[in-house]
Amino acid sequence: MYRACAWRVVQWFTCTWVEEDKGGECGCGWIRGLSRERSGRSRPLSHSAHHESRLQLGHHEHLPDLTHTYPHTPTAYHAHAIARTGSFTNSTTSSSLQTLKDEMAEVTAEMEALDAGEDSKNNPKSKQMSIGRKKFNMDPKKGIEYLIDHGLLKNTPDDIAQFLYKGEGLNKTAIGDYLGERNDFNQSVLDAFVCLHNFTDLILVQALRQFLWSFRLPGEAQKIDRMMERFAHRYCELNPSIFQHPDTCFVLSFAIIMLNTSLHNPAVKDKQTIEQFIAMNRGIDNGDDLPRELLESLYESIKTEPFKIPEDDGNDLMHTFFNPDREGWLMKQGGRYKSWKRRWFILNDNCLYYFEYTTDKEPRGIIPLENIEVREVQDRNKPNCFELYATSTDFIKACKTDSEGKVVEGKHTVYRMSAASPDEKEEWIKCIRQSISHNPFYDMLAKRKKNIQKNSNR
Ligand code: 4IP
Repeated sequence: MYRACAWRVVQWFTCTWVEEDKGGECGCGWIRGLSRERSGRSRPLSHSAHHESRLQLGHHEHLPDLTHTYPHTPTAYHAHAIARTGSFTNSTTSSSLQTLKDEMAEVTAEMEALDAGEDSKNNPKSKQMSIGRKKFNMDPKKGIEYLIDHGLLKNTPDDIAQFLYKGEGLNKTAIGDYLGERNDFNQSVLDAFVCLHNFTDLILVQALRQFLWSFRLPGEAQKIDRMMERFAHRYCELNPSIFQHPDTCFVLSFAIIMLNTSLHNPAVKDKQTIEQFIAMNRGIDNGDDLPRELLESLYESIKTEPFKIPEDDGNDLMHTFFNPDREGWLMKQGGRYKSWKRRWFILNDNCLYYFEYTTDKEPRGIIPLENIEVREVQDRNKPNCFELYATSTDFIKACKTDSEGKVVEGKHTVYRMSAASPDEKEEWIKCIRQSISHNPFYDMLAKRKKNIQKNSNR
């Protein structure tokens, strides 16, 4: 009965928040906007639709909307970002998009697997592990299958749970998806995963912090229920003297989550007081009250430090930038205005991304390294310069965010960069050269466009 009540209160609370926050942006940046469009929805998606029937942990603490997931490949990403800067309209149905998405994920992973075949002479296992992780982030089930097939994981709940618990290079949303699957095997993995957490002598808030940081809770109520139930059992098993029943722990966990929302979500005007928190939890321990000191310490802990839970990395730049080919500071010259800006560059999977700060999650610009060249140049104002230039088009295909945060096409005929030293310049040129790919289609297209222009000028 308490559990049913807990759900109702959480849902009511969620609705209140959704109604109150009419800002509509919910921290979803432009890249997430792109993925929404992939999912066949028009942008901006209203907050209430976005969070429909989902729990809300706090203003920036979304539970994931799984419709945001899409192939986490830079190729798919930049193609989409660039499409968006043009006259991209989305009339495709979400089901066909889903099919496309699956196919692209397959093809990308296969291509990576082929590439790996060439490199595998050097370090086959670590390359396969990296492919397995990427596959897992795109499709958890396939990723696990791949790792098992290549002898990198044993097909046992314990081994898989260890892999997820370690989480190296894994997307926390993908971990949550895998653990939330209903079938018996995944449930055994969930059991093993929860058992890897040691909550001994932790107060409930600390245990919750640890647990909710290890994966991203899926959006579906039943899955949350299952996972939190496992959590409550594990906590009570390791701390047998605190609650009379695991249900108490379950209910109190949700009260804590709601308290977190109340205290730290700016949209909630009436902040829960400690007395309200205590009153709300009256009689939850098999009809008895929990010790006041316990509730006070939980309240204080949340008040001083909000929950940190994995963000919805639906934009998945984390995957893109995990393990880059090269990264570092460079000075970059503007396109139309020739000012120099210091930018953090990341080279990965045939794309060059630049950021204002190393900690930025979203790049200022993206340059697909396709059908362009790189050369060393001398510049009167800057040392160690090199530039990217196009051979068949006037402008280099690229996109960036403008001063208003909109995604627009880049306006560069060349991208000129200055490195800190001659060695760094050489390294960048070498790495970029290795990453450039050539697609004859673009050259053919450019030739045709030029012909059309020539003919129309006659
Ligand atoms: C800007 O100069 C910056 O150099 C921009 O770089 C650059 O955009 C602009 O190029 C250039 O006009 P000011 O800040 O002095 O106005 P960044 O975006 O890294 O800040 P790029 O395309 O290089 O990102 P144009 O082409 O928008 O003029």
